[in-house]
Amino acid sequence: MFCNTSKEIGGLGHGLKRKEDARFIQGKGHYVDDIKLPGMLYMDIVRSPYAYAKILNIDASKALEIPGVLAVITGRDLEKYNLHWMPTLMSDTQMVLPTDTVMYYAQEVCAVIATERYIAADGVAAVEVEYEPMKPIVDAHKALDPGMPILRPDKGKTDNHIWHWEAGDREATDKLFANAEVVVKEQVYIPRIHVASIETCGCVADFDPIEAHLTMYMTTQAPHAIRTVIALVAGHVGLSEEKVRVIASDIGGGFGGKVPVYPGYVIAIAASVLIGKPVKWIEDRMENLQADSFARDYDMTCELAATKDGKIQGLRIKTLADHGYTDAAANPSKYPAGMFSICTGSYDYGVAFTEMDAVYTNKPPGGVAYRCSFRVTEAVHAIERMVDRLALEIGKDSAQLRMENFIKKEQFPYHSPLGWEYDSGDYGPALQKAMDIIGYDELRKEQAEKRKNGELMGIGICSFTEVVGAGPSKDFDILGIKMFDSAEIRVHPTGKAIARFGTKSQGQGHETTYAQIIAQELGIPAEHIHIEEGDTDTAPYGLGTYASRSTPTAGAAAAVAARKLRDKARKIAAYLLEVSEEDLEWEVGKFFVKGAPEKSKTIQELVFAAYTNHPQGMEAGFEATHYYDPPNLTFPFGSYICVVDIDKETGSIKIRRFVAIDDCGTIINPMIVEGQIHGGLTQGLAPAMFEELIYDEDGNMLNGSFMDYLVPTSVESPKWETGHTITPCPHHPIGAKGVGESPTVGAPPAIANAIIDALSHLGVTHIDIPITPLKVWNILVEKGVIEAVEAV
Ligand code: MCN
Ligand code: CUN
Repeated sequence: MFCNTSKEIGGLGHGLKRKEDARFIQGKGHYVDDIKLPGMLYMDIVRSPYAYAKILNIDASKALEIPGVLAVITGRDLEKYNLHWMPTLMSDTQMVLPTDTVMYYAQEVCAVIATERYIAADGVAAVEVEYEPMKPIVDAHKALDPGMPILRPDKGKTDNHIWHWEAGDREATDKLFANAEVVVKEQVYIPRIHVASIETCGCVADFDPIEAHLTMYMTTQAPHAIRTVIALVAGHVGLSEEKVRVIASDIGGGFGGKVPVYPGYVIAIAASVLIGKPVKWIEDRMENLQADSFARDYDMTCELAATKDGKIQGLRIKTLADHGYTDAAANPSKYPAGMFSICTGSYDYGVAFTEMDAVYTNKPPGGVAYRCSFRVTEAVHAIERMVDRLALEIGKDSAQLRMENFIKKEQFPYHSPLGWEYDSGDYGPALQKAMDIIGYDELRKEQAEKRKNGELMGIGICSFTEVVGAGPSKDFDILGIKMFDSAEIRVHPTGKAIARFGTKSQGQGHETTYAQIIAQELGIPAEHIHIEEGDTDTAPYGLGTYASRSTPTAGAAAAVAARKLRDKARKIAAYLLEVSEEDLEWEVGKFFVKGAPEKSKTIQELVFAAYTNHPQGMEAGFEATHYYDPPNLTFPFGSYICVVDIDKETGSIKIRRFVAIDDCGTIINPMIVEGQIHGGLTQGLAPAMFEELIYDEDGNMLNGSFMDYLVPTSVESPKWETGHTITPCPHHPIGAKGVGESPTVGAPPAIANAIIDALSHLGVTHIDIPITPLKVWNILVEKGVIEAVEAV
């Protein structure tokens, strides 16, 4: 077959159907819970009913009497092997199982191993644990008060402070604010939320005592990093890294929640090593919601300084972060706080300062990433809320204010006051496009009319700048391992290929888009390129999929590895056609002689020659590997506009329209990008209007099930209208930026701004998300719009 157009071979920019969907839509995916191994045992976990309590006694005798219950593993058991503590991926430590004290509600207390899943559950019910409850710290604002218990004495802490982080110029910022014509200020809180992926976390730990080899099938976004962590945690009991194989097969959504190592994985490994049989552990829905994958919980004091006519001059933000009992993703110089540096947003001003303190509380481990809570979501929410707040203060249209303050196209690469170098951007056209599609000017007129009649209608904008794609390795690492990523391409003699990657798709469509990149670069049709990820025995080392980094890192590696092969193909073509390499020209799928296009060799012919008839002195075969270390992060952006109508009798909120214009540089697959944006927008709607984890004063989680943790479905979602502009990334081989998290970052402020805009003429300047009908109703009562009823 001879293909000469990018479209025929499924190259860049084509909406190729997702290769992986054939198995997904037929219910034939390979999820971890589908794995059944001979002799496999099942694990279930006893969890703490208290947020903070001494364990006085664990009596497993009744559980062990149940036929089929084989073992009950406690912290004391693990302590013998020094496996009762483990590192988190970002440099904190965490209990695997407690020996003395439980530190949060639903914490793992001990584990029951049984021959059947339900017998393990019966065993859990039969374990008797005696606790002495203590008063927990639930409110982050009180964590540093004198007299509070010290939650992490194991870390040598004398208070509950985890870290302080700051960026920018404090002195210059304070001076600017002292003299500014206009300063607006709001307390902006983003509550703790949960990724709530369809598939919960789980694993099958399969230890072979004869070979001392562990195969770990698990739900992880970062298989190689996990393999290294397992070797670090359990190297001393014989699990050295060459004897550990991590396999992440299909994953039913990760969203950041499957980056960390959770105690359940480690207990399952310990159980398999101790018993010598495979052990399966799969969380149920409530365990998942109550015990892991928690993000956000940032309380931000935000200030913006400007001139009277709306020239933004400076930003100041002070934040308190509640990271629960463990900083599950803590290392302020890197992800959790560092990425907050994007808080200066899409606007051009010289001065900013942000500082942040994180504290320990008796909540489950926090600070986990959630599409994307490496603090970009929080940062964007802060700046986009404040820009609207400024518009309200000075009486300027919020779109116009943004247009006037945007960093201009010719200013890129742009050095932000908090130290990033934005690679490329063109913000005005993206906002203008959204305004044109939604009919912005008419909407403002309609709003003015409606207000005269007491109707509540609001328009909210968010013009965000995202930052994704870690490395560069000089700035980012996980446990010291530099953040590059990798691609390995092997082309077989018949011209069909397999390519393997250090990343791991959780639903993003890598099997399709990586094939498209290679197809474009090498001319082999995408349908003939098989993509594999997630098996550490076969894939080259990589840091995994999160922070929308797959396209910026592994996608780039794919392009560079394919180009290495194209260079080899050129050499073979020159040899076969008896011309010099310079006389050859490339057209997707073939080399031909300049001026004599009939003299050509297809890529398939050249690959075959690599195995059968290659030049003397050239290595046989057609394979290449590349480890790509990006020179910079990528900075995708977008402008979203949301229109809401609020019922003035009930406070119910209807999103009338939502237009999202995204720019992620070169688009590999427009259909997949649109899918990413649809899903991400719904995940942005979630914290904007529905989701929030609520703890009572004793630290009990009050809404740890899907009955009361409100995940929006298609019923609650509006019709998302999407579009794009294309501003290529100047440092990426194919000009692409990441996109996976943009919509979740951009949607909440657009929705919040719209709702607040609908109420702003009543004197409302800010409402914390989630903005529920009840919150709005209370405001309407307070402002006298709804009369003669008491607020709830
Ligand atoms: N893409 C493209 N053109 C671009 C950029 C991306 O066609 N210019 C395609 C990519 O090739 C890939 C997809 O869009 O197929 C997402 O790419 P990218 O932005 O590089 O993000 P990652 O693949 O690294 O995915 C991570 C990102 C994150 S961090 C979260 S959180 C999230 C998200 O992706 N979790 C998801 N989207 C998700 N989608 C699903 N279905 N499930 C999750 O768990
Ligand atoms: Cu920011 S959540 Mo995603 O990085 O897996």
